[in-house]
Amino acid sequence: MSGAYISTLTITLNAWAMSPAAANPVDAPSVTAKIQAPHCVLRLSKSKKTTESCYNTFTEGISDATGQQITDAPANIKDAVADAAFDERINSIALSKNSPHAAQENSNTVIGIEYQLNNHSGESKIIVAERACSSDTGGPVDWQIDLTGSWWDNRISSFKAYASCYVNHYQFSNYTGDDFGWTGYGYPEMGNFDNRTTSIQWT
Ligand SMILES: [Ca+2]
Repeated sequence: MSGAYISTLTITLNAWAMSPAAANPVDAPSVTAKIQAPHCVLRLSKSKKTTESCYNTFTEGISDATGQQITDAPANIKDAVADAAFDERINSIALSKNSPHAAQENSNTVIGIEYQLNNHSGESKIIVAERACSSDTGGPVDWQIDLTGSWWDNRISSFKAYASCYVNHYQFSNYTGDDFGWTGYGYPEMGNFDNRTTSIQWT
């Protein structure tokens, strides 16, 4: 099983390398699907199937995640992250229908972005949910993903939180093991939690 996964991944990466100009999103069936292109938009839903679409550029990923309301995000993620206005634009869209407590559904609610490398760089995973967070770390969890067996398992090195969300990163599947701690902000590096995240919750 493990060998088959690695083999498939190698073939996919080779195929992708041969056609870097491909711009169409590739839909993956679930959280555990392999990475097809470096910047993926994961859409979480309480009632519908989780979907993931991956793009060759961060610009395309942010465009999809925000319902084409931000189409000019810099392809160089560091430029986007260094620009405080970029975060404000994402939050403005995410909270536009439901500030601050998510009364209505909003399909363009970016709740967080996870990055492969330090300083918000490398590949990215943009998490989109149907509504913003309750900001209540003592209450029920609003959204969660388990990365067990996926390419992202033990690869996250930096992250950001949006949409009034507090986020926590866990060492093991099912939100167990050590955790990074709840935070409503982002971290450019994760110290001894670097490459140790297997599941994530937002609240
Ligand atoms: Ca990493």
